[in-house]
Amino acid sequence: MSASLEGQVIAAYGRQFTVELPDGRQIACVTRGKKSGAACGDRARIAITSPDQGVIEAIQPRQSLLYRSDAFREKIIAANVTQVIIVLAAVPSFYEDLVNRCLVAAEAARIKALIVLNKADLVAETARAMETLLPYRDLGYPLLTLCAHRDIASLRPRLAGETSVLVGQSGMGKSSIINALFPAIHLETREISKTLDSGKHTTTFARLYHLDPDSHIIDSPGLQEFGLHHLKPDEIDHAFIEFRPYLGQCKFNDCHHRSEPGCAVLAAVEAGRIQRRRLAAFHKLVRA
Ligand SMILES: Nc1nc2c(ncn2[C@@H]2O[C@H](COP(=O)(O)OP(=O)(O)OP(=O)(O)O)[C@@H](O)[C@H]2O)c(=O)[nH]1
Ligand SMILES: [Mg+2]
Ligand SMILES: [Zn+2]
Repeated sequence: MSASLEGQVIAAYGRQFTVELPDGRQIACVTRGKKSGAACGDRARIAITSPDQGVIEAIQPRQSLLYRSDAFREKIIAANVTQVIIVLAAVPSFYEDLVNRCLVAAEAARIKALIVLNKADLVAETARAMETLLPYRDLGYPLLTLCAHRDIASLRPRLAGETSVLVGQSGMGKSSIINALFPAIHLETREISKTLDSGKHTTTFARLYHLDPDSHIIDSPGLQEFGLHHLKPDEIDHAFIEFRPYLGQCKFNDCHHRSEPGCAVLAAVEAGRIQRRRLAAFHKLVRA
């Protein structure tokens, strides 16, 4: 008989996990059976099989679950987070489409979102990127510029009391933010590729770090795409927060907000209350 203990999954490498016990011990765990199931941030019940190894027996009910999906499978990013931090930078350039997808995934999972524009030391490029992002601040999403290399003080108050997950394309500086927050940790970060205008997928697994007993932050691998196959069209339109006041007010119940007569969303676009770019992003998402 092995002892059954409860801990927190602080790292997820495919089907291998590190579970941290309340006394600080870190146990290398696998899951039972075929299901890989667990995610960084999960609370898990484990059976110890040797002093530093164990098996995950059960995952406790989750407060939240952030995930993406393609046509074939779901890819869990993190569990029990209270905040998604979308990390962007002007260099390499970011896809606005991915910003919208991250926001939709966060809204659908009922997790608050924060947009961080890192590499503010690249002044001219950052100013241009900021123009793209200001409309998101107008929607109500907090938007912060940051320079992980110099000073991350402005981020700290946003992390207090939260379990945050850093998400974004490769090369934006997610791991650099962790390094700045934890001077003792030296995570690998890597030069971006100027020719390809992209990062090099340096971080390969999600890992949780403790800022204090109530505040935690998860670094995650860079995303190339953020599939939302798990969401139905009516979940997607509710995830566009500025659409909400108009949903249910279209003439047709199954309105796609394209060209239907009596569409309340299109009327709001005409009246300047919904940005055309966001309507286009919505149409792109429901079609994909
Ligand atoms: N100029 C500038 N470069 C930065 C800043 N923060 C990070 N970088 C650089 O951006 C590159 C990528 O940083 P990473 O922290 O590895 O990026 P990441 O988002 O973790 O990338 P993946 O792990 O591949 O997803 C590195 O060369 C960093 O030194 C910053 O504030 N200013
Ligand atoms: Mg990284
Ligand atoms: Zn409509």
